[in-house]
Amino acid sequence: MEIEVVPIIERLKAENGKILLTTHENPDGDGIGGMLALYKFLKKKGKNVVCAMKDDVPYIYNFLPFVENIKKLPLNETFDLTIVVDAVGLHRVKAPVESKEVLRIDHHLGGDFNKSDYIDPNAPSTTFLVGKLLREWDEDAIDSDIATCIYTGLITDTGSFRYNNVDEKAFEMAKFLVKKGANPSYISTMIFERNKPNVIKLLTKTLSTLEIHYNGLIASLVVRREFIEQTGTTEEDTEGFVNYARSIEGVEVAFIMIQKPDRKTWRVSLRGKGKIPVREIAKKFGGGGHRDAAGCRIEGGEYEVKRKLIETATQIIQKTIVEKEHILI
Ligand SMILES: [Mn+2]
Repeated sequence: MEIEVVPIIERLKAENGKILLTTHENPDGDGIGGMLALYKFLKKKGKNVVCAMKDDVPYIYNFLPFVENIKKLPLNETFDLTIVVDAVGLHRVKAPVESKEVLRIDHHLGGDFNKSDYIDPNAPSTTFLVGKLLREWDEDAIDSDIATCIYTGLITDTGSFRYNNVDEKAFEMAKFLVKKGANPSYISTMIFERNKPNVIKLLTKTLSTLEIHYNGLIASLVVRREFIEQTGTTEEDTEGFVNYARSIEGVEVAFIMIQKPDRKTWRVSLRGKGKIPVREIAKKFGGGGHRDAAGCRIEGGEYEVKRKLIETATQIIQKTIVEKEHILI
């Protein structure tokens, strides 16, 4: 199916009222990059545009152009048009928004559909779609700031061009963005090479909890509250830690359990490598997500919660082997 970009361009061109750009809670490089690229472009086009979201900008994205213009939701304003970037609907924004009309630019499967939405689940990132939209509208108006924001979402959602959502089109877009002034080395350094020493100390403690289960197919990590307290870090600093468990050869299900301040609730992030749908594991505990990246919350003691996760992961692995005749062991 050919995804039509023209309707959303026409809709944006026609809007002379107040436009809100927003993204999901716990925002990532794709959501923030997409919002800021649209923000600068629409400003250039003389639109009355505001960008706002529920949470603060994570430290690793504080270098993005115009990041200081992102407001905190809720805003005491009614908008004529709201564009939800990189989310399946307004409910993922997790803050009240007053708007006469809501559209989406997104690459997630499912969610609400409106006739002028611009959604393509095959796109490597939402910023890839923003890039296509802006190129179709006015390629000459794309400057180095806009290119930097689009490139940021492209590398954060593709694991720096390593995941299976990368194809020729992703590199073609990257080439275009570099030509427009995006600096790959600068952007990667700002996102990935500004770790604080205490975050590395937290990582060291977390990696010491590594366990391998079920013939090497499952890997687990634990972040106890005391690790966070001893290193003077925050829960957000554990972002990406689960990927160390995922990176182990032969592992098909990786998870990390992060202890909440109440000490009885654990926030669990699960990662797969394409063979096992980890979303099915998260769903058993009332969570959800993507096939290869999902999450849930579980209450209980550390060993009890870990045992439940391993049991459920084992069941899902066995079910997948039977259904798909995957030979993993
Ligand atoms: Mn995305």
